[in-house]
Amino acid sequence: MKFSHQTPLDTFLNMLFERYQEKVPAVKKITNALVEHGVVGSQHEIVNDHIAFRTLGVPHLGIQSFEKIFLHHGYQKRDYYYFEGKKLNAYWYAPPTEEYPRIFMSELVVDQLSPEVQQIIHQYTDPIQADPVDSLDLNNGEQIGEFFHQSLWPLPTKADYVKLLEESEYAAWVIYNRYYLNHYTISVHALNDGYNTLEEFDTFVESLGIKLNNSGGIIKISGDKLLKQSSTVAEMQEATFADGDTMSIAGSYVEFAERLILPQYANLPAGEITNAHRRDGFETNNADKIFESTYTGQTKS
Ligand code: OOG
Ligand code: NI
Repeated sequence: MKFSHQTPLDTFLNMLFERYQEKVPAVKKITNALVEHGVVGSQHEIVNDHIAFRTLGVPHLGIQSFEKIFLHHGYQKRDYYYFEGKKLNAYWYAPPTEEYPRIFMSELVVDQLSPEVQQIIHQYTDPIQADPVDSLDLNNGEQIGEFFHQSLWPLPTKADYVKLLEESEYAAWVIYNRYYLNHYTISVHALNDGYNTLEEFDTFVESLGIKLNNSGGIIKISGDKLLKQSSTVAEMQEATFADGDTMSIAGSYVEFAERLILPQYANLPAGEITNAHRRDGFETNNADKIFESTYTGQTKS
């Protein structure tokens, strides 16, 4: 994805994506192979279905803080999702125009964790005494781009990271990876024949030697059968902790989504189909499994 209207939104989305594709090798591996096979001319032609962020649900952070950035730039808050086992809240946000990706934003419900883990998280976040988004100039795309990549809390120690990992893999991911782009999502239905079903696309990705998340099966299918999703297993990155200790931990990943045509539009000619005719939104049971793309059960197997 690359946006070129030079609006603040374009600027910070491009900055997020730039870092993401530098750090997540699967992005370029997949893009280069799509170009080599003549499926797309360049990365910019790939349609980005959505991007995702993770946050901590503590005072001054969490969704209520983070979403201000996107609401300011014309995103609209849509459905709420709750993940009981993982102790997460999430919302999705519809973009200001079709060319921009949807946003999937989640937060850890910190006060449902054990006192010990809550105490570790608060040790890092309690010094934040005001909403950091409130001190940003939301019309300055450069400043927002830097905000996503800066650290709002100190680097964790390895001992704290491991303690979090044992109880909430999501907590451990956020404490180290903060507001980095968690994944971007290739709209598979927008590709050419031969690549535009998730079955075909997954086969293509696996042929590149990339491992897919198999929690609940490789293809996650919504109850109405109209939203199909798959994702890569996050690659491991060598992390250096506050005490200088190192450990291999999960970074970000890539997702693929196929949004099928809604039954009432089944007879429309292919050339007339737009996003408005396809399944929108997300699906709790699919998302629940996609989160596990950064979880040890996937990264270690
Ligand atoms: C988000 C997982 C859910 C989707 O499309 O349902 C998701 C995450 O891993 O933070 O991306
Ligand atoms: Ni996703």
